[in-house]
Amino acid sequence: MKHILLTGGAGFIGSNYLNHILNERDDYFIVNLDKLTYAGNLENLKGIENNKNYRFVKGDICNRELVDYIFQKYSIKYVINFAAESHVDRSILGSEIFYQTNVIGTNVLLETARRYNVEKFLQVSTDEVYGSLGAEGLFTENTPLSPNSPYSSSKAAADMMVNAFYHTYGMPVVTTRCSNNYGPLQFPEKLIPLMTINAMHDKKLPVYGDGLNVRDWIYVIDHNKAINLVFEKGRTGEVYNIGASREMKNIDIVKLLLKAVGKDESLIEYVKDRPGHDRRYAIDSSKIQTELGWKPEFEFEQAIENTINWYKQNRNWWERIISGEYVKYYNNLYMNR
Ligand code: NAD
Ligand code: TDX
Repeated sequence: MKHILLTGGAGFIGSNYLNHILNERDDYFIVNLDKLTYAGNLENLKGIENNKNYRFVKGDICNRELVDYIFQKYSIKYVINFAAESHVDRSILGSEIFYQTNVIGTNVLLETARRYNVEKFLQVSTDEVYGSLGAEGLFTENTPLSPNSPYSSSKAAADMMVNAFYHTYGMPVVTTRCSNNYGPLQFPEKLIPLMTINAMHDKKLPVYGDGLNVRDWIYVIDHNKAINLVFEKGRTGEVYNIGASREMKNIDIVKLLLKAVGKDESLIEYVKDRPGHDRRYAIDSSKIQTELGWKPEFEFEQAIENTINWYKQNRNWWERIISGEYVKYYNNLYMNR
């Protein structure tokens, strides 16, 4: 039995991971440590809450005593660190919590993992640590880190710390860097759910700048399968890029979503650009493909349709979210644009 501490499992990617993996593996015992910030939602985990190989602990990865207690109580030997403040716009509104959770929190996990001699520490990172690309080229694992937002700089700091623990202490770490995810259970602050839900409500779709920024999209299940492969077989000390080679201009995504929801393009509203807005991300994932035999399984057209249908069929899930604190956040961010 592998005793795993998984952090941030009530968020978008972590909950998709848990829902999938606990049905697939009976040799994983997983403790999910999640602070339940605005982005964490236990509703996402209804299907597995009674699984005998699963425990939930509400708490902060920055809490040393709690993290130590979990390692001891559950004989933790593996860590998968999903927990983070994850939204770029929020990091621009206020950066402190990003450095607290993403940097200090990762340090607490690493220090505790070191004391308990973990057998593997997987850091879930992002392609945003590489900065921004021009019209040509792809991020490889050798692209120098050059983060531009408070969010991405906090993730890059964590990546460097993970690397330092490998070099200094020989800790068995591995890092994944993935491109933009989409799929069910994504918090509606992110581009795809935000635009889908606004369109359903006949609300304006706020496209930043000229709408020509490019993101490289991957279905969340493909990301999670890659994470699991790296967790099982990734070489210690290595970084693995994950991406499905599906570059899209923001405006094209927005038009596609409008069509799928049956709404008119007149809902599009170009608004003031995001400060420091990275122009283009694009991932070279040939390392994980050749070394570990991973490849994306989902076609973009089919997976985006699944995603839109999920939002159409799960209004209860997002209506509860957008009726609370989210209204304040939304008005604060978008009123001045
Ligand atoms: P999310 O915001 O949906 O979820 C984050 C989860 O972490 C939430 O459940 C939240 O409650 C929890 N959390 C936050 N602070 C915490 C703390 N201090 N202690 C314990 N739990 C805490 O994020 P996501 O989109 O699921 O992203 C998960 C990870 O994947 C992050 O590390 C992110 O940087 C990375 N990533 C995301 C994407 C993407 O497109 N969403 C792409 C690449 C990498
Ligand atoms: O209202 C919007 N209008 C708009 O034009 C929003 C929310 C976004 N955008 C643009 C900004 C980006 O170019 O859409 C693109 C995607 O934006 P986000 O969904 O905020 O994602 P991004 O900033 O690219 O970061 C995401 O991918 C990498 C995740 O939020 C990160 O957690 C991950 O690391």
